[in-house]
Amino acid sequence: MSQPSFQHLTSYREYSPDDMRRRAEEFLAEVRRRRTVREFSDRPVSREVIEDCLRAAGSAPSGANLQPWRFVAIASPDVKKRIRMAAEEEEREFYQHRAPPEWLEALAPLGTDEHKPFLETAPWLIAVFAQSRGELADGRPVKHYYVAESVGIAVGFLLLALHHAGLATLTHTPSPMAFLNEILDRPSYERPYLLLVAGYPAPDARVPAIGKLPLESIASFR
Ligand code: IYR
Repeated sequence: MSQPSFQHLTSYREYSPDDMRRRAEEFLAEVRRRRTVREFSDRPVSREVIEDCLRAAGSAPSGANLQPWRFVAIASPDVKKRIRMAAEEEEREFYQHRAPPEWLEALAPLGTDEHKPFLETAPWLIAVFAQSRGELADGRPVKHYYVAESVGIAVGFLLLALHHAGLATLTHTPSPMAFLNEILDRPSYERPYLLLVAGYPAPDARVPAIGKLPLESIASFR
């Protein structure tokens, strides 16, 4: 068993109470500007930006620091087309047969349907996989812990990194997503977690007129 090894915490920054208050407010305003977008421009976005956003995602905490995620960033028109075809096939099934009426009712305010042109229009798709296991440096298999929680946190980091860089995003979950393993050559112990779409919004992009619950409805203090 390996021994713990510690180093000094040098990255922490303390702010005065006033600065802390201001920073919390500013961050709230910045995060609130993020909207899920489904109408994307085909304007290109540099790979370096995506790489840094993925590094930000990779800095997320995870169970036993085992980092049970795998990101596949896709700019290839060919691969995007294959993903769109496969996703639209599943979505057609979903909207026409699989979705129970109450699910369709819940989705109605979003105006979504089986057509997913953004999977080809947007410059980047990022397929996120959750790994049930990984490999130690010597090749031995290692079980992962709190996989869904860890990957969810990393995706949160990724969404905010992309937003902070000035990109619009969509968290897309065609269901089932097993086609992603096949198209992207990922092993079966990697479960497709979600498909993130990133790019500039279309110049005339519109978003649903929906809002978020107020603090009183999502939190309580004791
Ligand atoms: N995957 C489908 C349906 C869908 C489901 C939920 I929950 C959403 O928040 C949005 C859409 C689609 O992408 O259209």
